Amino acid sequence: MRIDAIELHRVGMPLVRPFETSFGVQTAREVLLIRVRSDAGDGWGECVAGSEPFYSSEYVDGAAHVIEHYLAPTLLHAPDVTAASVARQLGFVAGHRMAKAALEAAVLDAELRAAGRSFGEYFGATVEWVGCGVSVGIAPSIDELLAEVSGYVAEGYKRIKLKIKPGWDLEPVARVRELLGPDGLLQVDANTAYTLADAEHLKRLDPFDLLLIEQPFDEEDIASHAALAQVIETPVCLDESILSAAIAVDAIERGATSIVNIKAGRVGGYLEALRVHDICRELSVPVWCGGMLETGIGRAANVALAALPGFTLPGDTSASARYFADDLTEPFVLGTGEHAGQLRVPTGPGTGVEVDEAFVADRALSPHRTLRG
Ligand code: SMG
Ligand code: MG
Repeated sequence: MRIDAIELHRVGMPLVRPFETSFGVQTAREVLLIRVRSDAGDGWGECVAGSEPFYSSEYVDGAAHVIEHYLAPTLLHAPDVTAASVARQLGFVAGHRMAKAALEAAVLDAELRAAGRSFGEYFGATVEWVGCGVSVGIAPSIDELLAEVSGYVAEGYKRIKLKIKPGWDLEPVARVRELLGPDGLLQVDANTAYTLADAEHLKRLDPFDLLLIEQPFDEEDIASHAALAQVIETPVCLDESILSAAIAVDAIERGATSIVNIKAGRVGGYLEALRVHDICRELSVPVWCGGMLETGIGRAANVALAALPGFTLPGDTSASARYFADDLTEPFVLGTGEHAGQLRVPTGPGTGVEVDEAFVADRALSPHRTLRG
């Protein structure tokens, strides 16, 4: 396709409750949306960068800047763009994977809408519904944590993930394990809050039979994760460290991760996410779909990705209502009966969801920018 224009929209999405991680408290998401307008039609992509560079070095203002000054001009001047060509065309820019991923997703949405194909079909989805977990932030007290977890269990979520940090780990995990009983699926995520000096402390999580511990150490520190995996029973799972399929293979081979969290934004796009999935499957390493508090646009694509056969653990693919009172597409709602705790994989063309443009305009944090060739 030829891309005629690329629009940058910034939307403020208040959260239904504050979300606290080891790196801070978030009360709203500042979402950067990309719309590509092409001769084949339009497509939307969601950038998962946060307002501030705390989860990763990427952040919304940085992503918008690199898109406006480097990435978008390249695509606007290219004679032909396909989702499969985007990563190569943008490869001259180092890093900025979340920005690149948003553009690639928008191009893919346009391409698949034009072809009448869904993300799920294109990815190779093998199921119509995916099992969902929920990520639970650090709470003001244990009682509030237990009340929040009980609510999610009642809603049907199949797995609980607790955010942990030094001072908020053994006690909340013990109490939530007690609440869930021995069969409840439970895991923890430290978002890099520990160092290898904490290995003996983290070993004290072993009796709680966790599915995994996610990213205890620095993004760059593969070696310490491998060392930890030698001394604890709980499987180690990398999130922030996994920036590509090649890094995933390296981390697996070094024994630093025995389960992989896949986030398309973090690896530079859904096509690289597919490669991470494929190689992990070849290596018999289970994967699950991470989340970045996406609106319906990103959530739709994540749910389609999570429908691939290697995604054998419930993902952070929660219902829209977990984060937002109103979504900017039709909301994702957990199923009932045999589909309790599951989300249905959209089957319509592209992401399969419709963006409520009036809503996007209404919640705009600034006038949208339109870039042309
Ligand atoms: O979308 O449910 C979601 C968020 C899941 O915990 C979640 N994401 O490290 O995995 C992670 C975090 C990153 C975002 S924290 C602002
Ligand atoms: Mg994580």
